[in-house]
Amino acid sequence: MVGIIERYRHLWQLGDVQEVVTLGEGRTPLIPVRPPWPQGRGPTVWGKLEGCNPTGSFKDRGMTVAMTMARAAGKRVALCASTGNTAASAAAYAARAGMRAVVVIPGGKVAPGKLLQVQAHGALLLEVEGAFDVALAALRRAMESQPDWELVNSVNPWRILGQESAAYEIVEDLGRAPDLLVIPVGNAGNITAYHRGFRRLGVKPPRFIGGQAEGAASMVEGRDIEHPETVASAIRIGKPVSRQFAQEAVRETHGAFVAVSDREILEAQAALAHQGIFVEPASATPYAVLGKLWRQGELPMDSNLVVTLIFTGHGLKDSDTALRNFLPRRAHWDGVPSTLAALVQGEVEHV
Ligand code: AN7
Repeated sequence: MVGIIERYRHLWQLGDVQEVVTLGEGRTPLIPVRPPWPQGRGPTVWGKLEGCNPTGSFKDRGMTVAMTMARAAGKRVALCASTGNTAASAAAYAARAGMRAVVVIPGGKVAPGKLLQVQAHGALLLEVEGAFDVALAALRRAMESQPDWELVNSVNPWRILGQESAAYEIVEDLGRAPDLLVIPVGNAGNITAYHRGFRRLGVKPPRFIGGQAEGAASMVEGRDIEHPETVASAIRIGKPVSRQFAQEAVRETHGAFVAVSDREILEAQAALAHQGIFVEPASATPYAVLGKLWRQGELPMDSNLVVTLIFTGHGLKDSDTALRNFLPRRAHWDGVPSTLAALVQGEVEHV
């Protein structure tokens, strides 16, 4: 089966829509993660690699449904405001659907890989002054009375519905819901989707821990942030549209919102990269949050507990930040075998 619509539409009400717009999203790996505490104790930690989706982020799960329904309704243009990943996904799925895409981004603040994707798929890129929230508000005003246009931000209910599928997959893989689920929160659509996903299956949902960057900690602080700032540009969002649903998810499951510093986020990105998992800074937030909870003694060190971290986007998306976070390790080799042997021996001893 190709894509989440084919696999899960029996749970949804999509009507008799026949032509599905898909790039084969979903079925992302859930792999063991070396925890940020000394190994051999505490909960088991799993990471869901959402960067393995077709455009490298979880956005594709919602975009396949939003674009399928938009095309079926005769819409011709898909529009979104975005910190980058929604834009990349909208561009790809619109291209697939034979529709036009127009993406509005905060000028100068979107990672290069995401801009490249928008360009590759032929979408129109519009830059506005100000953060994501300004872009979305302006776009929503401009959308009024445009019958051929479809807004594919997470205010589009099909987006959230599609993103529920990640929760279904976790339950399939684990045989139950995890005890704790740690997820980055920007506009708060994805945490809402996971919560609905577990509820739709009728399983006991995990405790939801929403991770945010200190400079954009709207949920942690319980207020809008006028000028959000963080190295994790994907979650540089100050006025989460789904604030109320995210609050419900956390309140109902006795979870929490936790903020981490940019430094902690970059350290988490490095710790993950050094175990082979390359995620963008926003997606390293759950690992940073887990480390912080453990250091503060707020995480039960119970080996029966299962924690799932949601790694929302691929590390290749934000090469600029990664190139600053990871120093190159290079040496000159003169082509002589004995020199190479010495270099390799050095590597074996390198810790
Ligand atoms: C990698 O692309 O908002 O809390 O416009 O790209 O559902 O907003 C991206 C968000 C987490 C936060 N991780 O999810 C956009 C956009 C990554 C992201 C989030 C985003 P939400």
